[in-house]
Amino acid sequence: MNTNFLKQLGLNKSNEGTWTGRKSVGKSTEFIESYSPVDGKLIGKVGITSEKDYTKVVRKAEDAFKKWRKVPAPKRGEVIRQYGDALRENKDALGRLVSYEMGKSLQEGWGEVQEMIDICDFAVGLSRQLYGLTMHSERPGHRMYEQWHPLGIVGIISAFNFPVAVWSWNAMIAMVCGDVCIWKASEKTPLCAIACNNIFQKVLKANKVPEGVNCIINGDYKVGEYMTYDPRVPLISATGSSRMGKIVGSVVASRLGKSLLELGGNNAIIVTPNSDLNVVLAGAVFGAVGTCGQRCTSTRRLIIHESIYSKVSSQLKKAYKQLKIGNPLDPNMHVGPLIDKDAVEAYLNSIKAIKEQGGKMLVPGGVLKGDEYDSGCYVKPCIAEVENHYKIVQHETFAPILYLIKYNELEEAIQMQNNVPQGLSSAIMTNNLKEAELFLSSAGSDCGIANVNIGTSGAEIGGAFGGEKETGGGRESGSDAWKAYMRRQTNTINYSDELPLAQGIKFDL
Ligand code: UN1
Repeated sequence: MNTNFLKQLGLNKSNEGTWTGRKSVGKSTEFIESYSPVDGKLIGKVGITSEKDYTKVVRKAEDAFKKWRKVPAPKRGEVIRQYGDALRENKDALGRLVSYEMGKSLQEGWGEVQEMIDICDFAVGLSRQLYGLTMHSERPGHRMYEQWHPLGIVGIISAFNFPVAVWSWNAMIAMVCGDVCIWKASEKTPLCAIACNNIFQKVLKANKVPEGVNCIINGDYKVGEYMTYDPRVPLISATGSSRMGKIVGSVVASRLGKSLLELGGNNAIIVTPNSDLNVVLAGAVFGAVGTCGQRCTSTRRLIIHESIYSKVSSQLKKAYKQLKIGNPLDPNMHVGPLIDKDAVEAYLNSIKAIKEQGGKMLVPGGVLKGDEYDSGCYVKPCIAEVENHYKIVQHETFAPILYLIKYNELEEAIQMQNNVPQGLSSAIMTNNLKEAELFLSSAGSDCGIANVNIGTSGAEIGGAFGGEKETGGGRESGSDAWKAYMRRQTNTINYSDELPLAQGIKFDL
């Protein structure tokens, strides 16, 4: 395995874990060891952040904020533009690291870096468009408007499955808004965070941006708790499971902080008799097995009209036979490993539960054995015939398990699609306008993302990304998601010689 990309990204075998920007603070006494799910080898170690070092980080970030908020937004955008360019230069190496540390295919690793580049471009444009509204005052000689100011420190907690892109959705937008960021990456992919910071710090240094604008802390949920309980961190943006989000959301709410949650999905595609089977197959298979079923947008359920059910299921079985599972850095492979052995166990437990709850395996699962699967994390994508109400179907298993469910009437299919605790992504496959519009109507999908003739995964950065119910309600990335990273201020200015009160109140002295 050629790992030259590690050197290019400035990674060593042993990396201190806590960065107040360019410098590492303190000396770690405990380390996270990052093993690749690709070949089971130790890639490197990263120091765990102590509470004392966290305090140093926050102080640096607070100092940096005082300076950064005064830099004009378009100038902040210029720094982000340069980061986009630096990512273009490092796309190959960083994509390889994502693939090696996380296990997704190289195509998807590069895709993730492209997603970072795209959000940089978006943020540059945004830096000249942080608009507020102007309103008419009811009082003569008065003017009213609103403006948006940065919040301060944004705490970013990111998940292993998108170890670089989801951070950048948050950090690039937050930074053009004038915020500073402290990033706690997943303890399963800590080197990706350090690589992103290494590239970023060169750009920040060249632009004389203060230390502390982008800080890294490392560790498990305990390190995350330093931020969630900390009133000096006004916004916590957390990506991960609904279980984690409920804890983070309530801790942050208890101190009346803001949280932006992007949590679990249980995404379905409705396949109607008016669909194009080629589009269905491509969308469903990529949606279900891409990133080895570990996207929050992965397709978990296919709700298929009974008249085409056997045709669709037999075509799917054929398509699954073509899948090549193996080293994700090998361009011939479609599917890489799961992130770790715990994920393999969760996958196996779910298959057991499917059978116990009455489901039938149409394409059986299993763990792959042999030299090239030495890490023990390679599993077979599988398909099960189930009913929507099964407990296991209601639950998000982060693995390539696709559920097939039959429907009769479209209203019933939409009801099933909505009848899960999560509400992230959804899709309908149809060339019938009425079916598509019903699905998109207020009586249709209840998800944050609803697509027509596209799978559930692979959203572009330009739209707001997130979902409802147990997905947490947050919106990141494009559209006006930037507003979550700023505080709104309403300003009323009196340029008359009087002081008339609103609502016609008289108060004469
Ligand atoms: C995630 O899985 O947390 O829409 C993010 C997608 C990607 C992002 C997924 N652009 O599938």
